[in-house]
Parts: sequence; C-alpha cells; structure tokens
Amino acid sequence: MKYVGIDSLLEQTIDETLPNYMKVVTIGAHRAGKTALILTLNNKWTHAFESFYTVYIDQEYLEQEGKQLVLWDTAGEKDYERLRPLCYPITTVFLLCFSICVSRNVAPDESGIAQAVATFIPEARKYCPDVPIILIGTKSDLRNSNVDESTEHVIPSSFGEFLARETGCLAYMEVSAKGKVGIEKVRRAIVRAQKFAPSQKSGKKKCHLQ
Ligand SMILES: Nc1nc2c(ncn2[C@@H]2O[C@H](COP(=O)(O)OP(=O)(O)OP(=O)(O)O)[C@@H](O)[C@H]2O)c(=O)[nH]1
Ligand SMILES: [Mg+2]
Repeated sequence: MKYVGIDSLLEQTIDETLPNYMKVVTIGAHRAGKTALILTLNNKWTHAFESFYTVYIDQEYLEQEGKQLVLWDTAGEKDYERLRPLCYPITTVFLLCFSICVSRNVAPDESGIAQAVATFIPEARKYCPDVPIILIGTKSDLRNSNVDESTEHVIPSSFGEFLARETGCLAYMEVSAKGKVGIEKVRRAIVRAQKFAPSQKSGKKKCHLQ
C-alpha cells in the first residue's frame, strides 16, 4: 500500500460507482482515543468522556457525502488480541490511532505509537494486506496545552507524517476529539480512501481470516 498524503487524499473525487457501503475499523493501543474519535465523528461526544471503556466491538453509523459508513470500534487492550481480527473481514479502511502525548512512565515499547508500529500495522497487513490505513495522531489539543515536559512528551506532527510514509499508510492526520478539531477532515478522508481499498474492480486482496 502506498502513501498518498492527506492533501492529495482530500483532493480525490468520490467514486460514485463504488459501493455505497463502507466499513471503517478503528485500531490502536488501549486508551489511544478510538472510542472518543468514533463518537465525535458521529457527533455523540458526551461529558462522560473519561469513562469510555470498550470491552467489546461496537458499531456506529454515519452518512457522509452519499456513503453509508459503518464505524467499528475495537478494543486496544492486549486481552482482545484474538477477538479483534474477527471484525476485520471486508474492511474498507482502517483508522489507526495513537495519542500524540506519551507519558514518560510508559516503557518505550508500550507507547501507543510503538504499538502502532509493532502490533497494529503488522496485524492489519497480515489479515488485510491491501486495505488502506489512515494513521491518526489523537489528542492534538494536548500539543497546545501546558503538558509537563518532565512527565510527558508530545510527538511532533512531522514524525507522524514520516511514520505514515515509511510504513505505507495512506495518510497521516491529527485530531482532537475533545476540541473537535480535524473531525470533518477525517470524515472526508474516509470516503475518499475508498478508492484505494480492495474492490472487484481493483483486483486487490480483501481481508481474510487464517
Ligand atoms: N485531551 C484529550 N483526551 C482525549 C481525547 N480523546 C480521548 N481522550 C481521553 O483518552 C482516554 C482514552 O480514550 P478512549 O477513546 O476511551 O480510548 P480507546 O482507544 O477507545 O481505548 P480502549 O477502548 O481501551 O482501547 C479517555 O480518558 C479520554 O478522555 C482528546 O481528543 N483529547
Ligand atoms: Mg474504546
């Protein structure tokens, strides 16, 4: 899968000849902000923001520019490693989330961004080799807040961009579910990613379970 970049992706026209239905699956580490993003994409942000905890696979429905998006929210915890791929078949696009803010108490290989590289990209590629992945740096509001540099560090946008390019993700973008920043851009990117997804026309491989 090749990197296209967010600007070129957003310039794509929507292909009306492709199916009206799209399956969108969030993946990423525990507490990456997947549920918050899905709920915000669907204008369902609530003040119970702190208490989200996905213990199962959940779905939300969204209509965007003539396409019916079914948003599948998965749990990032390690305990769900074997359950998660069960929802991968016929995925149109993955939203791979990681928090741009990393606690210095977290072991380097346990951070969301490290897990994106070590766990989630290989997992998506294993089951769905040709399905596009949009890499999403979440909690972008924390970049402008006064994070305590001694306990946390913030990943620069340029690194997210670099990572997307190097790992063959379709594009990199940043959002804040809390601040509702970048949300419409994610909706627009999703529908435009359909062109890069496996279809009968493209002959690319769809997802398979082994
Ligand atoms: N500051 C800030 N916090 C956020 C944002 N999005 C999510 N959070 C917080 O991050 C924590 C985890 O968010 P969730 O959406 O539950 O994360 P998740 O990826 O669904 O986690 P699992 O379901 O456990 O895999 C929660 O305490 C949220 O309040 C954001 O845009 N900004
Ligand atoms: Mg969740």
